[in-house]
Amino acid sequence: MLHKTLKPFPQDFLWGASTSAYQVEGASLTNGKGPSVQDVKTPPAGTSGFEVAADQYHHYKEDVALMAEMGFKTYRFSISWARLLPEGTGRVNDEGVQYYSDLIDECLKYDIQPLVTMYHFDLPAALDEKGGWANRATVDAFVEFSELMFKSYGDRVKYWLTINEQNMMTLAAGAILGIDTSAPGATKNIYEQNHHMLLAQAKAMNLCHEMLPEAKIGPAPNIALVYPASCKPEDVTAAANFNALRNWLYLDMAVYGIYNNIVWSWLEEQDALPENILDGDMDLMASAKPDFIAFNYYSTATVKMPDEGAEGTKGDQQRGATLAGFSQAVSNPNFQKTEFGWEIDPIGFRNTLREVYSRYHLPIIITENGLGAYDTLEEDGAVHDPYRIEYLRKHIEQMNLAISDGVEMMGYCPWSAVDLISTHEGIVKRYGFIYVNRDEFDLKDLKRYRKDSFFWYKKVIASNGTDLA
Ligand code: BGP
Repeated sequence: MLHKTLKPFPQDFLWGASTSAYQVEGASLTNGKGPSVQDVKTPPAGTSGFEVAADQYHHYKEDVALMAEMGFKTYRFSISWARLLPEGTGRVNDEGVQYYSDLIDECLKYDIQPLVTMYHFDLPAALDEKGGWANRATVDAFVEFSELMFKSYGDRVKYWLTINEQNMMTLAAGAILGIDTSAPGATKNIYEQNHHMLLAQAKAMNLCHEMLPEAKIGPAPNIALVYPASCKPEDVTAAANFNALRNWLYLDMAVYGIYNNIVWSWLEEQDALPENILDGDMDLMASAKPDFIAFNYYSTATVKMPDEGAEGTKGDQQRGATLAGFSQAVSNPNFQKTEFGWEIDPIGFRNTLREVYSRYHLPIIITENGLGAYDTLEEDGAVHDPYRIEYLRKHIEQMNLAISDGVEMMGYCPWSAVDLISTHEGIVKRYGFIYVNRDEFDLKDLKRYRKDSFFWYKKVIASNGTDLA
């Protein structure tokens, strides 16, 4: 649809950027923090662990001052569960509680609204040892952790996000939840863990509304439209299948408290229906209502219907697996790719925003979007990253078109505010507006430098999204 005039970004639009605790903070096993699953796993070969990361724990004042210089209206960060509750439940680490209190105050000093992710891939290792999300007691532990956060920070934090990318944890359960996906009964196990996370989210949303009536809370999955590889009706069915499994399962549950029917029948067919749905669970899910939808967007996916009789392949269901009779990922020839092989699809961003809004009619905030690249720090302290500016510009343009299509947008937080350690490709895969001077294994001086994208984003924010040049 062409627009003669674009609708402006709302006046109170929350421009900002994101990080997550284990990827940015450092101090991973000090200052009273317990280990999380991220701290006890072996990092992929050639990549650094998370002991120091970008050392935001010791640089938060400087980092927040730089965000303020860019004009941030919000900063999305996550709270490390094991920093507050070193064993995941029970004993509280006061020093950890104080750290986030100080970080929140530092943001508010500059009128930057904290946007807090409650759980971002870093389950306390102590809970993991007791079965992790397979154990229903983890749901109670999450509620205890939520209550502690609401009590400690609810007087200052207006915006809360429940669980980061629960759908990616489920789809890539081998890599993120550490589940042996080739074990018999693995799919049932994964979707039982998924049910517990959905329950934890619903309880946290209800508790938030009860304890903090003024606050707003929402889910934060990774949502991206799935395209059919062709206009063959079979491929359209495959795309609908994978859209349901990748996207709608999570939002249908968060917003309506119902299991998506396509996913449900897929699970049923494989004898993998979650058996841990207890009396009262579904009523609880239906009672919990998000105030907005947050989602991360990097790129769309494309699928075809697998050939008849094709066997399913195990593995990462997001990228590459074939689900027999359901969907098969294919690469889309219409896109350029990042240096790290991720497809770039800004128009898919508009399409995804439109689809999510038409389905759920809730305001949307983007909690991640960005480009990972090898950046170079020049002798004079500059970092020239035109590729990142181009990526962000194209996505912001498409977001403006989506607003003009009638999508209600609350904010935009690209990944990431400062350079940090990627999930599995190290610090050399940089996303930040702020360069952090360290290499994979040489920590150097961790000094901060403003990239070209820093100055560009500052202009974007100052003009409320009208100056993208
Ligand atoms: C999202 C995660 C982030 C982040 C980002 C980039 O899935 O929520 O934690 O890291 O992707 O991914 P990567 O670090 O693998 O490049």
